[in-house]
Amino acid sequence: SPWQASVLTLFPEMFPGPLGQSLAGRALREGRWGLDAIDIRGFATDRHRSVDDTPCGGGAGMVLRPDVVDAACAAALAAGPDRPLVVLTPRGVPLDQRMVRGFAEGPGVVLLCGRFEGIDQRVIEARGMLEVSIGDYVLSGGEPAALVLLDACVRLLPGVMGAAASGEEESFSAGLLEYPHYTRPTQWNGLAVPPVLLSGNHAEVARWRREQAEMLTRTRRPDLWARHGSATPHALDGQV
Ligand code: 6GU
Repeated sequence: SPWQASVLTLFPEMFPGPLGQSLAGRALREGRWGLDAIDIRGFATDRHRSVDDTPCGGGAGMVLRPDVVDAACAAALAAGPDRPLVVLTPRGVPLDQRMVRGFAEGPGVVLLCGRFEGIDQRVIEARGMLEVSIGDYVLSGGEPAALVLLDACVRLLPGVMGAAASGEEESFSAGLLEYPHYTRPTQWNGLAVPPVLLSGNHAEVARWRREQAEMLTRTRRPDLWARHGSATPHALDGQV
């Protein structure tokens, strides 16, 4: 039984979307993971097929009904009950590579895509859902965030990435931003490839890349640098 993603959404036609292409799409066709998009509206019970209602206490927008969401969750979990239930919402805990690794190592995920003003809090708590955000900006719905989360997980599954990149030897695995890359031609538009990269000195290349990664992390992501970078000893530290 491959890694299984179930997505609960009012817009099932948004899936697989970009995940049907490239690396993730090939892996999907090869059966290395599975994806089922479940239409939340299919679990409405009244003759108007309503999935939402006005917020208690007043205010703008609509809120997804707990009974409808709960029935959709039950249907998703029937096909793989041991998967975490994740709600995509801008008020969630920030998604990071550690969380992605955890999801990828498990049996799969059930992703609930929020729309409107939100989802009734009772079903979030009753189902023990984990609320996750992909960053500090607001999307009109959770679907693009679900695609982002799935892409990040799928590339870590066994056999999805080539042998070349193990998926985890780059940005964030070491707690640093990635160093800059160059290829031929060695001169382009009057711009040279940094000579150290053409020197053939593998130790010097490794040192240069580490210095570049550290400088980028310090200047662009002082938050990451405080958590990881400064705590990571350099290979040559502690000598002499
Ligand atoms: Cl997960 N959902 C929505 N709607 N907006 C977001 C988000 C999620 N993460 C950041 N912004």
